[in-house]
Amino acid sequence: MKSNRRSFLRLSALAVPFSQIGSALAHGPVKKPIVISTWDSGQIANGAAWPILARGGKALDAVEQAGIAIENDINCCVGLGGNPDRDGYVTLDACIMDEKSNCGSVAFLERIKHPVSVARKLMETTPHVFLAGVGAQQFALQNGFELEPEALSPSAQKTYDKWLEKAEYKPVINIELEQNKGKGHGPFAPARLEDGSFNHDTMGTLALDANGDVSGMCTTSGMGFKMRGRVGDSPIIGAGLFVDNEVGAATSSGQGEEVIRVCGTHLVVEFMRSGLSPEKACKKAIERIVKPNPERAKTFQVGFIAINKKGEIGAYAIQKGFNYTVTEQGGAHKISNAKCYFS
Ligand code: SD4
Repeated sequence: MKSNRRSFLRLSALAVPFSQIGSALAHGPVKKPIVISTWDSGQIANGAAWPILARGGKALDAVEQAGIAIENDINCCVGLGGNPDRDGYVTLDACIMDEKSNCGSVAFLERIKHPVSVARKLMETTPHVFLAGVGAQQFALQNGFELEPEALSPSAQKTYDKWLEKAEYKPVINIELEQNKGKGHGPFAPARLEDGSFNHDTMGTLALDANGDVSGMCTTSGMGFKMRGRVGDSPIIGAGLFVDNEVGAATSSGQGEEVIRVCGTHLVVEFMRSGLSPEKACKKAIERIVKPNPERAKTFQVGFIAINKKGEIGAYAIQKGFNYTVTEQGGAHKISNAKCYFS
């Protein structure tokens, strides 16, 4: 059974001034500002983005703050609190893209707390789009970011020690576990499970601001226990994130290799350009991933979320248990169990 259940959390203190929503209503059914993020921990990301959007600020600033908030959360699945690679090092990937198609990405970045901000700095101050590894770290240090200690967070260390007992690379199917519901804030699940592990490693945020501009970001510690040097979809423009201010934006979570194969978020945005709703566009992109080998697709997860210029949102995943969080005028909604291919 497909289910699409909404929970609702009032955040009335952060309501948008009427003067700003008035113009949206006057020009037809555009819902703005609005911000959406992957997973239940999207409430942390959206919570940082919303005050900027609510006072009429830029979507780009909002999504960067969303990334910073989630990278700051040592108990979360992204940033330096995340799971390490199989050699015991946390390596981070992130990207950001704005309404003018400016974009910046960093990959295989070590010991830097805010890869999303390094990506923005790269975007705004250099002619380049993508830096990796030591070069990305060097760029960060030259721009005032600090070198953080190498040690794993206590919960990541615990999870890694357990993983070392077998040391098998078996990516988990990314889901939000029903039994964790309500153990975070309100109806939301916490990013880390009680045994210290977690079921997803990536946060993507998309925002439409009061001015009608779209931006997005994606930040991750990548698949836990990956090979050293492995980079997933998250920092790749067109795979983990794509923004086109004429159409909308999309971001992804799940097994990055599968998203890279089809340039997943670019595909979602192109499907929206051809007239599909965000949900239908996400669905078609998921079908593109599944089609070559439906049997194999049973073994992994990919979920897309998308937003269009009218502020319509949607999502679709391969497996059950893909949640996302929406914050708009009036509050934050958690959307549990996005529609999925194997329902
Ligand atoms: C990756 N897409 O590195 C990321 C992992 C992820 O929830 O989304 N985990 O492939």
